[in-house]
Amino acid sequence: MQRIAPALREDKVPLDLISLIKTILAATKEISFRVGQGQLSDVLGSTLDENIQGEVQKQLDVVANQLFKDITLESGFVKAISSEEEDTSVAGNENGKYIVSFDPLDGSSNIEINSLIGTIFSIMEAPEGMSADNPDLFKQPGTAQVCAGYVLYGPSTMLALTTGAGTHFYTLDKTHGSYMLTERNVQISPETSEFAINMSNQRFWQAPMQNYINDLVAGSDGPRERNFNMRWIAAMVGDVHRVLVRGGIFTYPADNRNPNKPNKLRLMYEANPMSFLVEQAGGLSVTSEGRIMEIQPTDIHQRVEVILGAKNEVEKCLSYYK
Ligand code: AFP
Repeated sequence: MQRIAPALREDKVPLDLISLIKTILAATKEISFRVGQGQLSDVLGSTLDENIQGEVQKQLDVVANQLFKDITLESGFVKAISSEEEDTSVAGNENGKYIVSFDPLDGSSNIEINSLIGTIFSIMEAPEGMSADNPDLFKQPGTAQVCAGYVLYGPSTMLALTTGAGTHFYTLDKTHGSYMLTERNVQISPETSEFAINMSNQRFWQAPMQNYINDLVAGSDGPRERNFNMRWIAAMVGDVHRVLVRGGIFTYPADNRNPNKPNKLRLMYEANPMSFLVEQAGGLSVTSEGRIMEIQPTDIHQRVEVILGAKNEVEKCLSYYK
């Protein structure tokens, strides 16, 4: 079994990017340890402050954010970071080549029920001529990503990573502290009979999504003439991991629950990195209007509609919008 550095060298990843990825993974090993300690590490429960998204932070979010931020900024490779837990970007080394966006603990409502959570990250090169404290560094489309990944803190700690040469899975060997390559070139089957959506929002979706999901639920009695299964983990890392492992379609569509917030998922540190991983595994990742990775960001915390997974099923879903 291969360790991560030789596997990345085989994919012709530049040495400084390999060093940055190893730095990020050092942070995730520490987060994995703390997550595994659960209530023993005395960090579960909510702090009283609210983060920029208006959601109550869990203490483990704060700890994970601090760890990820400190370790990446101290590495010297990073010009700036942006995080779900930071109001704006944070400057690092003025000469750093890379910028990193991350969600330190995605699915944080799962923390207190000891269920799936994970860290999502996206790496781009810093554009020339902008200072480290300029948040505009991050206003690049997802196609500019040079690396994306997530670490899933489940029964085992797993990394899904892409540098544009396929999507690979690694598993953390906790006895030696190393991520080992356990599956190269993961592929999402174009066909599926499984979907993931928060059904409790059904009455708030736009008509095309309502019609599409109605047809899936109608199963063998409806126009699709076969049954579909449904799963929802309430942590995008868990749902996307399932799609990468056994296929499926995952969507968080636009809805009209709150006119000021038609979408839930964040572009820079949820949708873009997951899109890169899914596309590299042969899947599609879109909004009802086009490819997610081609969206020109206007804000580091902007939210976006997400429809991703099995190619033929995503295309089927989009056909309801035409
Ligand atoms: P948190 O990280 O704030 O818990 O949100 C998780 C998430 O952004 C994403 O990971 C899930 O897919 C989605 O929210 C779950 O949303 P619901 O609350 O509608 O289940």
